[in-house]
Amino acid sequence: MILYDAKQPGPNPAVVRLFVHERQGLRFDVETIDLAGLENRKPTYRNTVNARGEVPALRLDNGRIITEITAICGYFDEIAQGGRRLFGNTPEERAEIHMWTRRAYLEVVLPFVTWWRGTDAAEEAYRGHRILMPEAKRSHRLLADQGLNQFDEDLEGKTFIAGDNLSMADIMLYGFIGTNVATGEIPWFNVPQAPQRRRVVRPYGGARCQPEDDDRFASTRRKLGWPSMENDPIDVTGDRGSCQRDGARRR
Ligand SMILES: N[C@@H](CCC(=O)N[C@@H](CS)C(=O)NCC(=O)O)C(=O)O
Repeated sequence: MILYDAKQPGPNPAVVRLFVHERQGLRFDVETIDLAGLENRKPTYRNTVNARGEVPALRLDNGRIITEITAICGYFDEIAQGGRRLFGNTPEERAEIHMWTRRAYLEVVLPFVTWWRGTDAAEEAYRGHRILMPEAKRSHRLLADQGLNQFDEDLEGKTFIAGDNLSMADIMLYGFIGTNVATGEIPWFNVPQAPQRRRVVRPYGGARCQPEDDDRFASTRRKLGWPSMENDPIDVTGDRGSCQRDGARRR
């Protein structure tokens, strides 16, 4: 099994990395794709991995390709040996986790991504390989803000977004936000001074965290330095033993 991951800290690959670390019990090879060099837009990648030119993608041992982060994480959840399920154990838990994951995606991630795709940085990164909407920046920033405010309310009295444990819903939200906070891509998210959204910004506190704040991703942060994800962050050989990538090739 090969995960096509990104050399640069993109939020979609970051979500899958975060999932792998939290889920544990997964073993696969990694091929690092150079987004800045547009390797993902070259015919080799588009013809043999993902016609949409996106990462991440997962090649199964039988050659089948799985793309889309929720599909990849869902597959990993099914096949992991050991660890704890992050999509829930019962039909009810699964429904709730899917519900919150979808909300996180629609209400925060999608508007944020649309906002980012209106920036000069996006224009420079994509170099004509995506249709960008600079005119939609303002409305999508407002939509993302609205979504974050809603999530902040939703988190009142809760540690995790769905149920009593960390789940795919937390990973969806914080994988995206964390990467973009780390790379400085959301100047308006205003992490250290965001008293208006204390619950939703909790996991980014790190050294800045107030003593009462929890750290939902402590183990991953220890391993990855997350949310600072620049340096070769996908080493899933965990100190908890079951999450291994022994013999993995990095190409
Ligand atoms: N819908 C895809 C989105 C994947 C995506 O947009 N990945 C970004 C990296 S964060 C990418 O490949 N960007 C390069 C490009 O589109 O040229 C998923 O859920 O995995």
